[in-house]
Amino acid sequence: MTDGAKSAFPENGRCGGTDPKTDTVIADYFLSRFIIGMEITMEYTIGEILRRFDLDFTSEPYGNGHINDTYIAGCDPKYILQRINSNVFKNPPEVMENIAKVCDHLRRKIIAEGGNADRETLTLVKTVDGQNYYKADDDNYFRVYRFIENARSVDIPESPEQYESAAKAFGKFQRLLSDFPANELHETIRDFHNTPKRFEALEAAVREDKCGRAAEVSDEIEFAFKRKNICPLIVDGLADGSIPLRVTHNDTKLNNVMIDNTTNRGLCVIDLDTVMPGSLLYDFGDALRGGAGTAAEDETDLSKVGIDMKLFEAFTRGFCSELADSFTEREIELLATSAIILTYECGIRFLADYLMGDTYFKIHRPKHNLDRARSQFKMVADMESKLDSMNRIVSDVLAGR
Ligand code: ADP
Ligand code: GN1
Ligand code: MG
Repeated sequence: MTDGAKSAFPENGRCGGTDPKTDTVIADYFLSRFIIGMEITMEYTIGEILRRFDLDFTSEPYGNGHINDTYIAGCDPKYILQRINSNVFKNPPEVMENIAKVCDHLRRKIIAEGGNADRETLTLVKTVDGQNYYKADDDNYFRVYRFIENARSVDIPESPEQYESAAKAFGKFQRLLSDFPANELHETIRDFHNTPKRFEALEAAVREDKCGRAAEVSDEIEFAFKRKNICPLIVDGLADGSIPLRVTHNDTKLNNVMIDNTTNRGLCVIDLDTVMPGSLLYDFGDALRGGAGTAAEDETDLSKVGIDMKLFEAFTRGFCSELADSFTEREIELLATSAIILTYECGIRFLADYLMGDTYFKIHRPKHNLDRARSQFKMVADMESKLDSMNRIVSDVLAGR
């Protein structure tokens, strides 16, 4: 389970205090963040931000995301406060416009299908001024969601059945958005899954070698450069129309779907910052990258890293159960290969970030991005050796076997 509380103030932010006022005061601390090893403390406290949303609660850091700063706040009900990472998302108001529209659409569709929209999609909390986000004086952007109770996020599947159900949730997410007008969505990160552009960024990082790290990672660079040919497979299909443009999530990491504690099933897809027009293969491939692995994304013992074929089959079954009717021939051809492409793409992103001085992904130890890149590349190599079996599983699942 995601290790929610990582507060530097472990005695703070606990619920159940008799005096809510005292709780608030104790747990109200300054926000700080690290930029290239330097701690920057902001000039306001979390409590002050929460009050902009008419909330007066305790809070503490929460979750395992690599991008935004997430805090849990309150007791009953609870809330999620997030500082949007504006180094990654250059236009937070556009991100929030996308999210509000997507959540509205999902809410309507979930209700129409007889579901519980309060649990099956995110609910934004408005500021006292009726906005979906609060912009602080220092240009930091904050948003609040209602906390989804009696559910958890997991980094690694606890069983193939649970993973199949998470896959179904991601598939359903895309199905429910299949009639969303894609042209209304902003591109929140340009060329996010454009693998050839990601390759160019790696080439530039190697050329620049601004931290003097390239020599140390020559094996990883060689591994990446040798596979340049797989980069254009999906973008070429999008360009020639054999792969349709759909509204996709684009960050289908397992911990971006909440698992219901009672049913152990995929309940709600979260982390909607990257919902944009894209390929179904992005969501399929990216989900398998980490979720179907035999080890964590940052495992340093590479002998443990590889693809678990039972998990691959479980994910394929769950995802296809929602979407198979709409697959094109080229999408089917590339389903298994997309797991290799998206894992490779993430590996080159981690490697480029390591070379550039770790400015994009949050790291928790030196060389964390390099460890992540190495494990992604080991996963790629393992999937390459099992591609025939992966393709066979795709055919069998689609044939209903
Ligand atoms: P990041 O973009 O940094 O990955 P996420 O939006 O995925 O941030 O949030 C980080 C974690 O916070 C999630 O993995 C999940 O555990 C938790 N979380 C986010 N939103 C909610 C919510 N509405 N209810 C409960 N938990 C949430
Ligand atoms: C980031 O936000 P999070 O932690 O769910 C990243 C993904 C990567 C993933 C690797 C916006 O996902 O693209 O695949 O880390 N999100 C963004 O763990 O870059
Ligand atoms: Mg996330």
